[in-house]
Amino acid sequence: MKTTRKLMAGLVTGVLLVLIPMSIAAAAPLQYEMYNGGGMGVLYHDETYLGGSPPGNENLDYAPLWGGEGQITNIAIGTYDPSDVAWVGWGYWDPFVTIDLGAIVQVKQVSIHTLVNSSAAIACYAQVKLWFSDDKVNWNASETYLTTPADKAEGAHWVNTQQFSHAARYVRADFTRVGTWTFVSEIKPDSVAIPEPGSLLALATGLIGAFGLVRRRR
Ligand SMILES: [Ca+2]
Ligand SMILES: [Ca+2]
Repeated sequence: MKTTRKLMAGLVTGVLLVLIPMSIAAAAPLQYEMYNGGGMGVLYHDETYLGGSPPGNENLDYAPLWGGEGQITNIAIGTYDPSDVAWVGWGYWDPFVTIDLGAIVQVKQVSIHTLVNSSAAIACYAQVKLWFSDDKVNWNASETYLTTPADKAEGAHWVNTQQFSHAARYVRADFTRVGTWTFVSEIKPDSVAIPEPGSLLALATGLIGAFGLVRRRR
């Protein structure tokens, strides 16, 4: 019994040692690219967007914003108030956002923080089509999420796509709008790191070592 417990403890420790760095490796997005929000002058831009070469203009309607980060991945989310600076809003425009996750990871779902404010003509998009790529050139897979009545309900809330599993470094979200305005304050791809052959080898070696130690002590 004692030996079995030791072996189990060794197994659990080994698995944890691999899983902890894996969850850290599934890190926050490195950068994203999109056309800036716009349609009503100074409101609804991605005012904090930084990066890119040449730098995009974060204060210009529909300006290309490439190679940096801003409000779409800064964790802050918008309130029901459309003038909340956290929102990026596109008027008469079907936005897309391509997120670089920094490494090829297993993408499981995408969550999009969205505003529905009917008195301000802001509606939930009809659908979001997700594309997956390792190199931003070849898009290997796609998933289409049709928004539900709950997604279209009045308020500021998360729209969570269906679950799937695609290995990708880049995730592109193409929105098909309904009505005049589409408002998004955050896009969060949920992913897990793909274990490298080296870490699997380390796990196997560790487990064999632990097993050998237990056997010797018997
Ligand atoms: Ca945000
Ligand atoms: Ca904004």
